[in-house]
Amino acid sequence: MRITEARVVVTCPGRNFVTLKIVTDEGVTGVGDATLNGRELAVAAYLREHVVPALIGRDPARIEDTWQYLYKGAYWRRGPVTMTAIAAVDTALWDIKGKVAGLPVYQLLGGRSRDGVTVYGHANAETADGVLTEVARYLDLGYRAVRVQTGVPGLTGTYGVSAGAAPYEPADAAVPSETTWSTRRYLAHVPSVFRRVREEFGPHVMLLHDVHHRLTPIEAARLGAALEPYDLTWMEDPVPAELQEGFRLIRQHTTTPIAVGEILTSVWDCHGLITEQLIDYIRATVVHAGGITHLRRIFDLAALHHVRSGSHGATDLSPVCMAAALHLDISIPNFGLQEYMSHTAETDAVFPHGYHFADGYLHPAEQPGLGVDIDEDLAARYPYRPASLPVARLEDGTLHSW
Ligand code: CS2
Ligand code: MG
Repeated sequence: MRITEARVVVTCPGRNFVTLKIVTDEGVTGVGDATLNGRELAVAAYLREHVVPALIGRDPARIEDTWQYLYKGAYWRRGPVTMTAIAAVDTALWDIKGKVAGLPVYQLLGGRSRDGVTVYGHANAETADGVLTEVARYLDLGYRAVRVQTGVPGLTGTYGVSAGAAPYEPADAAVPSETTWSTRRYLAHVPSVFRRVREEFGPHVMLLHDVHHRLTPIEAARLGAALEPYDLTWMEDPVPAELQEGFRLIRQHTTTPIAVGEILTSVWDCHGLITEQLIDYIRATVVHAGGITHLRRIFDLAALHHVRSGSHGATDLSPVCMAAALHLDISIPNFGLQEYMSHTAETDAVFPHGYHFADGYLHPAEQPGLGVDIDEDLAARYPYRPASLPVARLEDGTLHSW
């Protein structure tokens, strides 16, 4: 079997997605997500200009060799654009391998290690009262784990909290919008929100919180300690993750578990965090960390060091990424949690998929391959719309660290 064509499809059914579709001479096709929020066209060009020409004529069965060829052959290693492009190829090749074998991809990864993939939903609201209503709504839907985010009194607009009833979408303007941030106001507010959520819903629901990289290590240590009475499942991205050593300080001061990794793109970005056991959950994803092949390598390293997976799954990761993530999640021994936010109806129609939610779990599709595809005719009806993630400034106008 040979690769005869690879198409890069850019579409915006409510938000932008980039998808690679690999076609073979025997008619078997595979899809891979290549979406890098706010930098979509950089990956599309990387694929079209530099990767697709090198794929034509290759044997699609050689997944590991193709991964090494694209990673080592580029000379310029790692980074989100490169690793997202490699991920798209890798994911599509696993899809093809599953179809050729007549098996869902998780069977090729060793089969099921669990019955379902526990997911967490997002309870977002401007106020604490509003967030209690949202947590109740997720529990009614069957969720066992809920991420809790609120606005911060005194600040207008908080990252990760939707405005009104609008769907969650942080990439809100062609040129980055600007928000204001105050660590003092934030730290004074968050523990009181979790106190109310625990009082209302009791000890059993798993609660999570995303700090979105906004604190220094000593501030994060203080927040972690302040949240200990409310027994969080994790505190996510407490500090920017470039400096892995920064996590040592947080660890010395709090037993609140730590999750990191949605912007990390390779094992080299997190090996210190994992091998020193500075984190509890690694949140790297199929789409941004080199595909199924490389993410499995990260998860295997994590398994040796008592670190569990907790993959990113916000709306900017397409159903193709979610499908691939579920095959890994269901098969690895050290799965922790999977983030899940449902996509718009338009997105679900562009990416027909076989995974489904039931009783707090996602279940991968049982059909051969990943169990997801792209409807290219429908995709063509939604042209690309530039959209960027916002930046945050302190109250005096300083651009904030994250
Ligand atoms: C967030 C995301 O889901 C999360 O954990 O951090 O909203 C993230 O900021 C976006 O996916 C960025 O593209
Ligand atoms: Mg996050």
